Amino acid sequence: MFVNTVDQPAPARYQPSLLASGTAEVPSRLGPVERIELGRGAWVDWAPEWLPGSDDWFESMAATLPWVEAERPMYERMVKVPRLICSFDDLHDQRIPLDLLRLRPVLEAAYGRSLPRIGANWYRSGRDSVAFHADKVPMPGDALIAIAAVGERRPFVLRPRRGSGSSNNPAHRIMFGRGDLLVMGGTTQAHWEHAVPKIAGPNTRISLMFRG
Ligand SMILES: O=C(O)CCC(=O)C(=O)O
Repeated sequence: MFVNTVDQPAPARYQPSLLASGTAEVPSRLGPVERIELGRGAWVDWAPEWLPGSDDWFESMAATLPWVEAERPMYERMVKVPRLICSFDDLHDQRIPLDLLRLRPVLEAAYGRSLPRIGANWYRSGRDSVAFHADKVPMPGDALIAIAAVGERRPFVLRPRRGSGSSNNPAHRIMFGRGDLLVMGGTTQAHWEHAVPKIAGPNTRISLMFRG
């Protein structure tokens, strides 16, 4: 993958929400979650509006994360990855905003798991997306991926992986943004894949990801 750093572009039409106003805060705990059982040991936890001041989070992450525009080879030519990304292999990386770093121990304490990999995606508009995939994790049968999404809500969809034997389960579509937290756990990466599809609207959204 080839990367270019970018100056933070202002989102084209960002719609703040009254419900998401206020100063960005780091929650002290996980709080109530709804568990969606996907079968065969796969599950998703869902905590709507977990991050207080999510519009402030959006503005701050848009302005401070070291976004890159990546390109990948596809069919013998280079294509742009349809979103901005950043990822940190080293938790001592000085470019990780302090508030983002402070979310990690809250999630680690709630799930009793280490979450050493931090990353973020910025879907600048409905044209940006991530295609169906399962995350590449060391243990697909027991991985934890926590995602907090800020900015406007976008559909996050899950479907059984082909050949996983889970095809009797329906797909799930969750409107995800505005400080919501979604955690994929258990065997989800082994049996399911997820995507943030393109949509017609301008919706811009940033996802903050912690993987273990
Ligand atoms: O942005 C999201 O909600 C999902 C991101 C994702 O699936 C990924 O980066 O692997």
